[in-house]
Parts: sequence; C-alpha cells; structure tokens
Amino acid sequence: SKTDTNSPLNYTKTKKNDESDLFGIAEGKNVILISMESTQNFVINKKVEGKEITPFLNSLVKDSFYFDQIYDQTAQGKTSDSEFMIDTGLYPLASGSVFVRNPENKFKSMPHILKKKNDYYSAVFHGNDASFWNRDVMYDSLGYDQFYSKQDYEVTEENSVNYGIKDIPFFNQSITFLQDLPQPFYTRFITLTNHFPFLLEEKDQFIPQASTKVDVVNRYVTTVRYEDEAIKRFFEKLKEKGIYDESIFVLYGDHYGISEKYEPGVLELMNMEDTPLNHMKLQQVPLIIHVPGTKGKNISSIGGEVDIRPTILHLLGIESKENLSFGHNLFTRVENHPVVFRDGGFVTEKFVYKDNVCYSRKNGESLLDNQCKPYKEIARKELGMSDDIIYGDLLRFLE
Ligand code: GP9
Ligand code: MN
Repeated sequence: SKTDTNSPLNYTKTKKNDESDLFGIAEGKNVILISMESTQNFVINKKVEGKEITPFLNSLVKDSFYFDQIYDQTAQGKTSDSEFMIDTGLYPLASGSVFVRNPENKFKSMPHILKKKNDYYSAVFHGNDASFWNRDVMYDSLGYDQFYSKQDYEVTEENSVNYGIKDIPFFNQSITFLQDLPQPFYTRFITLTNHFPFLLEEKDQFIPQASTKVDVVNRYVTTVRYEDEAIKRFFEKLKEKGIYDESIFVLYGDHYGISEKYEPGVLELMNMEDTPLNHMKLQQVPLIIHVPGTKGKNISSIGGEVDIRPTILHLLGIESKENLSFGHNLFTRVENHPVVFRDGGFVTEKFVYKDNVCYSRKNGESLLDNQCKPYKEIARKELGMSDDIIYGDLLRFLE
C-alpha cells in the first residue's frame, strides 16, 4: 500500500538514509543530558580579560563531537520547549508551552523508546519547584520514572541564588541520587544558576565581570563561568563513582540568555556589528556530545534542538526513522534542509529568513523572496504538521 506522506504520522518515512559509522557506538550506555541554562555558543573559547569564560567546556569540546552551528528553536516555553524537542522530536507551540497546555496528550518520547529498547530507567534532576512549567505532570506523560525536584534537595539560603539551589550544590546532591539508579539510565540535569538576571555572590565569581556598557552581559560571563565550574566538578565526581565510563554526555544550551534588548553588550564583547545575520548567529547554542573513549570532532553542519533526539538515538543504535520526529541525525544532516524557527523563520546552508526577509547567509545581502520560498514551504509544512499532532493528540493513533 502507498504511504500517505502528507499525513503527519508518516512524515518521518520520507527522510533520507541516515547511516554512519557511529551508529550504535554507545549502545546500552547511560545517557546524561545537561541542560545549560541560557548558555549561548559565543561563550565557548571566548576570553574576557585573558580569562576563559568556559575553561572546562573548552577542554571538553576537544574530546567530543562539538556542533558549533546549532540554533535555539525554543519559543515561549523556554527551557520546557527545549526539553520537549529533545524528548519528542516535535516543535514547540507558537505560544505558551506544550508542558502546560497539552500534558494529557499521548507522546512517544525518549523515555518510552529507551524503556522499550533496553529497559532504560529515566529521571530528571532540577532544583526548582516540581510544578514549574508543569513538569511534575508532563514528566508522567513523557514516561519518566522519577523526577528529583526542589523538595528532594537540601535547599538553604546559603546554597541558593536567584531561582534556587546553585549549580555546584545541585550537582553534588544529585550524585547521591544518581549513583543508586538502575542502569542503563536516561537522565537530564537542568542547571539554573545562569538564569536572567544572572545574580551571583562575589565568592562564587571565578572570573571578573566583563566591562561592556551592558551590566546584564557583564554579569552573564560570571554566571556562565560558575556553571562551567559546576559541570567540571560533576564530571570529576562521575569519574570517581565509575559512572563516567558507562555513560555518554549531551550538553546543550537550552536557549538564548541575552535578549535583544541587552544584545549590544554581546556585540561589544565579541566585536561584532549589529546586523540581522549577526543577531541570527547569536541564536546559536552549544551542543557537545561526549562519548568517553571516542575521538573528538568539530562538526559545523547546521542544525537545531529538534535534531538532538535522532542524533542520540543514532549513537545508541536505534533507527530514528522508526520514531517519528521532525529532527535529523546531525551526523548526516543534509545542509539544505532548513533549521526551522517557531515564527516561520529559518536558516539553511545558503539562506537566512528572518522577519520576512530573505538574506544570503554568506554576505548578509537581502535577496529576492523567491530564493527562500521552497524552504519557507518546508518550514510552514513541518510546523503545521507538528501542531496538528499536538492539537489533535495524534500520537495516540500510533501502534
Ligand atoms: C526554571 C527553569 C528556568 O525551572 O527551567 O526557566 P526558563 O525561564 O529558562 O524557562
Ligand atoms: Mn531556560
């Protein structure tokens, strides 16, 4: 029988082959995702007054698959949108958060797929209130076995700042839970200290503030530096506990930290001009996939957060074709497939489409709209299908 490729549930079947040598290299390993709050890619390998903002991540990228052209695809659901894309391979909603609006839906998420494949145990660790972003409800729908939230941590005034427990005590306390989990596990650690307005006591500032004309940006480098330190110590502990060698690590920036209002500070720090293309460049978030024992590589093909799920599945030896998603395995992603943003904008190898203007990605010139048109159609189609799946709760018809 003929497959109806216009049906959202069949869309994945139209995708190209995604074979690579890396298929299954991490089969059966634990998966440790680290959501790096508000972490933009420009901080990687950047120094402020001679000091690295992310010394640990800079050393880690040398030993990892480092994707340096990955775009933030989140919308109003911020952190929760990034979680949603990674777990489901669907796009976020145009307004609000799926976590809040459609938690009763049926999903076929990473915890479900991995439970079925290899009896993975899945858990999320986060220091904020369990109900923030409706996580306590949504994580059930996404198939999580366990959610460690604020109530599970020892949270004091002393070990908190801004939204809650600071990243260093957060990881320290998380380890005690993690070491008792059944293996293999699929886990996500959601950091919090590097959250707007980027507050941090003097004693936790491992580098001096930057000195641009925008204080938010000046503080930002210190909270990113703190987060980097927390992740470094977490890795050290995982090595001590023997968990490191049995795991793969996926570190990603969840979304931008510096909004357009404060961007002039970043442009100053980076010595960049204020252009639409540079603004788009600043929407990039780091994606670092670390597989202990595997040589590192810089991968500069474009992609977005929705591509993370098929990429992980590939490493774990699971055919992503079998699992509906709007993402593409980043190891084989075709460059002319657009990275789609929720507002209908996109990036391809050659073009950037932003606020209804088609630009050359090479030199920033604005082009005739029809050059962007084929990609615009793809963007519209994919966003529409993803919305149909969510609004119609269509995944309940799978299997
Ligand atoms: C709060 C954390 C931060 O729990 O996820 O929220 P954000 O504002 O980044 O979505
Ligand atoms: Mn966030």
